[in-house]
Amino acid sequence: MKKYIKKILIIGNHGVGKTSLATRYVENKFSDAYLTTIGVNIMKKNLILNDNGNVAAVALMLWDIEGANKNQNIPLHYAKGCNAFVVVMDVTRQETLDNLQQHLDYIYNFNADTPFIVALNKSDLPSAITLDHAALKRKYHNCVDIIATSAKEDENVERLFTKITKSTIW
Ligand SMILES: Nc1nc2c(ncn2[C@@H]2O[C@H](COP(=O)(O)OP(=O)(O)OP(=O)(O)O)[C@@H](O)[C@H]2O)c(=O)[nH]1
Ligand SMILES: [Mg+2]
Repeated sequence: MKKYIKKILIIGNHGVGKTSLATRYVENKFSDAYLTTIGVNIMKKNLILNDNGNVAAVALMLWDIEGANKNQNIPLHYAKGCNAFVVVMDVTRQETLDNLQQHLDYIYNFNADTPFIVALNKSDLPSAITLDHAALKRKYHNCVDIIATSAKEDENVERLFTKITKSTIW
């Protein structure tokens, strides 16, 4: 079995659920309390991936970065050696989507070919945003998918991280 080490950065505005998605995926836990991340929190998970008869063992490093609202910049060196990105939006707050371009620019400035996946998080709550999925995929060849997730109700969290990790291998 082939073995890989992969680094994935989780980016997005404050409070969109970056830490909650990573914690749900790695520890299968969720808390309603909001403890903002300062700097970066690194979580690790070992996984076995299957794809059409191919099998891979992945040591995944999830870099859960502090939020960046409008005009706040995340240091580019956090992305050093990064294989993929998860960009998280909060479907209850339009401003988190208004800021999508800023997060995509961050990826572009790092490397325009690095794959990313968009999580439309808090899908357990009523959505207040509209996003043209097809237009985003047309504009960015490195957009792997756009997935509605809920860290709270454990909806699509595994699918989100599995899909973006697979895109770094096959
Ligand atoms: N209803 C609901 N609440 C969520 C979900 N995910 C996160 N939350 C809540 O949203 C708040 C912020 O979640 P965090 O995971 O801390 O957000 P973050 O993006 O890491 O925030 P920063 O570290 O400040 O950038 C917390 O109160 C969470 O409980 C979800 O899927 N559904
Ligand atoms: Mg956080």
